Amino acid sequence: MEFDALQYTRDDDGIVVLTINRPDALNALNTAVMDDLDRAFRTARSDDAVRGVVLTGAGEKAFVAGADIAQFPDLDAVSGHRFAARGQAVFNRIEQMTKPVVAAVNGFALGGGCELAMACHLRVASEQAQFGQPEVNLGILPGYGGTQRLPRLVGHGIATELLLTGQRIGADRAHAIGLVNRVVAPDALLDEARALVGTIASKAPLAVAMALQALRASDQPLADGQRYEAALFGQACATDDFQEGVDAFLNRRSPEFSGA
Ligand code: CO8
Repeated sequence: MEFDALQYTRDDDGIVVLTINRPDALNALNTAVMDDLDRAFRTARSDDAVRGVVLTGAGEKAFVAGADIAQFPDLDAVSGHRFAARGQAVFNRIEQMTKPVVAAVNGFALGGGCELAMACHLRVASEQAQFGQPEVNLGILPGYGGTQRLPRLVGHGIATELLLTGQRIGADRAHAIGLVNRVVAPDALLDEARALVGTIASKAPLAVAMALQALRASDQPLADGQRYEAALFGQACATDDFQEGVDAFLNRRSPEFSGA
C-alpha cells in the first residue's frame, strides 16, 4: 500500500500499523497526512483480512504535534471552517471504524494530535508522551473535535482547565485522568498496542463492532441509548458467533468465532 505521508503495514495476524511519517515536522497534520489518513482507514475498513489498527508517529519525539502551523497563515473564516470540518470528518470515520483502533502515543500529542488520539478507540502511551490542547496560545480553539471528545473522556472540569490553559501533561497524569488507557516504557509501546488489538481481535468481531456502535451512542439521552443497545443486542443474538460463544462456554472449550 503506497502513501506519501504515512507507512501502512499489515502483519500476518491482520494487524495494520499506520505510522504518520513526517518526523522532521513532528508528524504535524498537513493536507497530505489528512488525505492519507482518510485513505488508509478506508482501506483498512474494507479489507476483510484486517482485524485492527495501531496508529503511531514516526521518530522518537512525536505522535503528532498538531495541525501543521505552516499552513495557518493563509487561513480565513471560510477556509478555517472548511479545514476543521474536513478534519472532523476524517477523525469521525476513524472513530466509526468497526475494528479496534489503538493509538500508540510515542511522544507529543498536541492540538490536532491529541484530538487524533482521542478519535481512536483506545490509547496506549509511552512514558515519554505528552498531551495537550495548546490552541489558545495561537489564538484559536481545537477544531478537530477536541472540545467535544476531551470532556467526554476526562470530564468537564479537567477538560476546561486543559483547553483554557493550553498546559501540557505527561503520560502518568493523562492516565490518572482517563485520557489514556495504559502507560508503558517506550520500547514496549508498539508491542503493547499490538497485543491490545490482538486481544480484541480474538473476540467475536460482530459483537466488538456492535459494542463500539453502542458506545458511540452513550452521549445520547439514556433512554435513547438503551433502546439502541437493546436493538443491537437482538442483532447479536441472531449471529452464529453468539451460538458458538455460548456453546463453547457450556462445553468448556475455547470459542472459534467466524465473524458471522
Ligand atoms: N506544525 C508545523 N510544524 C511543527 C509543528 C506543528 N504543529 N510542531 C513542530 N513543528 C516543527 C517545528 O517547526 C520544527 O521544524 P524546523 O526544524 O523546520 O524548525 C520541528 O517541527 C521541530 O520542532 P521544534 O524545534 O519546535 O521542537 P522542540 O522539541 O523544541 O518543541 C514542541 C517541540 C513543544 C512540540 C513544539 O514544536 C511546539 O510547540 N509545536 C507546536 C505545538 C502546537 O501548538 N500544536 C497545536 C497546533 S494547532 C492545532 O493542532 C489545531 C487543530 C485544529 C485545526 C483545525 C483547522 C486547521
